[in-house]
Amino acid sequence: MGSVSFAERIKQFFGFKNAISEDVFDDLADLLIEGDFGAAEAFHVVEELQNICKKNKLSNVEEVRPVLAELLEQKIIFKNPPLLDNEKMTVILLLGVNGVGKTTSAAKIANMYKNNGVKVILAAADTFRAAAVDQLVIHGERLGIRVVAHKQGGDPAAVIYDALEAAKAGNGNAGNGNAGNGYLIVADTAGRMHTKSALVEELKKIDRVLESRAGDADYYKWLVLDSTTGRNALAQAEIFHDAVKLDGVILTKYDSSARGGIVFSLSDALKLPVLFVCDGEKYEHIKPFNPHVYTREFLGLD
Ligand SMILES: Nc1nc2c(ncn2[C@@H]2O[C@H](COP(=O)(O)OP(=O)(O)OP(=O)(O)O)[C@@H](O)[C@H]2O)c(=O)[nH]1
Ligand SMILES: [Mg+2]
Repeated sequence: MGSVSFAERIKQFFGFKNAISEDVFDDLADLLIEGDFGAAEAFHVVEELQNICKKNKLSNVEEVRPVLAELLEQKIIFKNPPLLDNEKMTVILLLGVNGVGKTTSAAKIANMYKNNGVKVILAAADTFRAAAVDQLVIHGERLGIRVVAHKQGGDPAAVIYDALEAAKAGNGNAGNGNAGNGYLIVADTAGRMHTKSALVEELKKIDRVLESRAGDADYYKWLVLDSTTGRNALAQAEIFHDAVKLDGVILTKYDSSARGGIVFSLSDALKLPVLFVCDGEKYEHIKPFNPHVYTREFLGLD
């Protein structure tokens, strides 16, 4: 791709105002693939686009862009993140391979819901590394959110169970003084273990325990994906979805990469919605996913 960013390439492509030709569509398919679309998906989208253009007798490239934006937006599976109140227990389990931003996202999510008046507890269920617990405890101290943690090497499912018990005892942060017996537990998990299969087995075990012991708590499994990893993110999603049946995705490090084609693949191949996009390291660098805005950004439209 060279030194020119994907956003620039897209802008250049549509900026030429060339007449539409076969070549233009071929180039567009190549460009979508550069933007992390799968090859088959890219060709399929371009074929659909070509048909629409023919039907509507569009004649220049610039006219094609909003049509493509609409076509892509329709392909995105959208789901609002849950609106939580303090009436119910909710567990959000964050999963993902090492370094994608699970711990940071756990803090961001906990903070976001806390700011909406929800009572929150963080569960340090990455018991594989000692530093992982410390990292979450520091976030908890900064945010004024209780962190439930065990010793390194402990059972991650037991940490989450303890967090639920603490929540039932009304032992978390005050959540702006809201009443109600509910709590949100945001659980961080390990991204690294001795082997990848050990990691997946561990997650399946946590999942089994939560499914059977979380009682009537709402339980969500969100996969954290680093948007700079390109197509590899889809491979990760396939593995985790297969292991524990995910509910959604958090896309991180979007500030470092605007090649967002992976969102369309998650919708197309796995029917998985992206719930949040993170675009920086600060707590406020998280926003609910908006398919309309996202698609227009992807195509360099404003
Ligand atoms: N630029 C940017 N950096 C991020 C974002 N989210 C996380 N990071 C950074 O990515 C690095 C890894 O984040 P962590 O939250 O520790 O990732 P993790 O998945 O918990 O990592 P492990 O626990 O080692 O598996 C840190 O330096 C974070 O500050 C983001 O949206 N944008
Ligand atoms: Mg971590």
